[in-house]
Amino acid sequence: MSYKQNFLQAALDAEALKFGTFTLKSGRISPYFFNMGLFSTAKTLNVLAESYAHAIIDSGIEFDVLFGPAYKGIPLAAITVTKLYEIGGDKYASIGYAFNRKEKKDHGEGGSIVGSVLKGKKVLIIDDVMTAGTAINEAFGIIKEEQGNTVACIIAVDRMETTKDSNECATKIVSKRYGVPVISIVSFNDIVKVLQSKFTTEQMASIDEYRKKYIPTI
Ligand code: OMP
Repeated sequence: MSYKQNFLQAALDAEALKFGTFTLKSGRISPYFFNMGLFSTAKTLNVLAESYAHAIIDSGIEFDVLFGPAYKGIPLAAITVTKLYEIGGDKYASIGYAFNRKEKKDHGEGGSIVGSVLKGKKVLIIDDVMTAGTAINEAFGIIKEEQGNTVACIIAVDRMETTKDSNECATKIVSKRYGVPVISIVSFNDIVKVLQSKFTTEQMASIDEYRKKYIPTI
């Protein structure tokens, strides 16, 4: 089984990927929702880490630090960096990981970044889902402030949706805005391709309707 199929099977088993009627942050009514928080057991987190690691290795992106924006990105960066070393070997032995604090600390080690220093480093951002691409902007801002150099962004699910101001999908817009690739474990197209045989006629109809409304054809 490919890492994409493995990931989708684990997401279904954990009920992290659900089909029904869901209201998104954008207000759109979606026939599916991906809730990363439900990858919450040792076994499912292991599949998650493997899936991120394979997607990163496949992309061939060269980087020094994996950065997970607080809060959801923190465990993602930690589990993925260890898995990269386990799967990819010595090439990944010195890869660092880092995350930001939500509140600045003025005592102890101080600063708002925990883990590897970002200054002058090639940074890969790791996050969960991209819909309109707004949540990720903060991470790019933090890395810039720390004088790091963001080289790419990896997410688990690319919903491939247009934003309210553009007919292009959000991941493309983010990629153009920052001049870096946005890669994913799976996209909306992968979800449909791998799982369509399991959909009911009604589910397939609402997914097709959603696609027509919000997923660009190119
Ligand atoms: P954007 O900031 O619009 O890219 O939305 C990304 C965020 O939306 C995620 O970090 C989640 O908080 C939330 N979300 C999901 O977690 N899963 C989904 O399937 C869809 C959304 C969403 O609300 O669009």
